[in-house]
Amino acid sequence: MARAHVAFGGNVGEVEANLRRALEAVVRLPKTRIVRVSSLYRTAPVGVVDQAPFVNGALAADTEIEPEALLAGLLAIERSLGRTRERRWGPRTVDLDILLWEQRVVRTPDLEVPHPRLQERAFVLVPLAEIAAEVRHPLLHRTVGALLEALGPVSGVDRLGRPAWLDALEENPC
Ligand code: A4P
Ligand code: MG
Repeated sequence: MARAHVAFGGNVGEVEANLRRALEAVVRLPKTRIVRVSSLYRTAPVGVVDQAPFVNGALAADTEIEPEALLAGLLAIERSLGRTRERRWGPRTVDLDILLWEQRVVRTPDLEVPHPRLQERAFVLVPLAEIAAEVRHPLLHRTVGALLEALGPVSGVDRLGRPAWLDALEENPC
């Protein structure tokens, strides 16, 4: 059993409804259980800035499957929600990124864990710190809370709240 942390976000269509469908699909992945989900945050777009604001969050899952298998499951969920990839960092229905996997380091053509840009991004670190401030980055040797602090003052990340459907996800048994 391993604890994985996953970022989720989107900025196309009924964003919260899409995220809900995505996370309900995560709950149905084999041998995987969501143990914590952050609040939802409205975030200013990073990278390509001429696009709609995102809703972002992060979750912790306990899983018995391997990182490559979880990635395949997450990509299948993105596809099932009609994600199109027109441009890198551009608009997306739902994006699901693996951030951390215990203290493991994975570097393959299809998967990089820890996520290579997590330490640069307030839209990732703010929700992640809400649920995993004490978790350590295996390469940077700092906790998520310390990485967030190192970013300095955060702007463009506003807590939207915590809809009840998020709590229901955490209650789902294996
Ligand atoms: N891949 C490699 N490592 C991973 C990983 N740890 N988790 C590969 C997930 N996927 C990983 O992903 C392309 C490929 O990355 C996958 O097929 C997988 O094999 P993608 O999701 O199609 O590409 P992308 O997300 O467009 O590119 P990239 O570089 O992953 O973008 P980011 O870094 O995820 O950034 N602004 C705000 N406010 N909120 C956002 O959520 N997101 C992005 C996308 C930009 N700006 C944003 C947000
Ligand atoms: Mg992605």
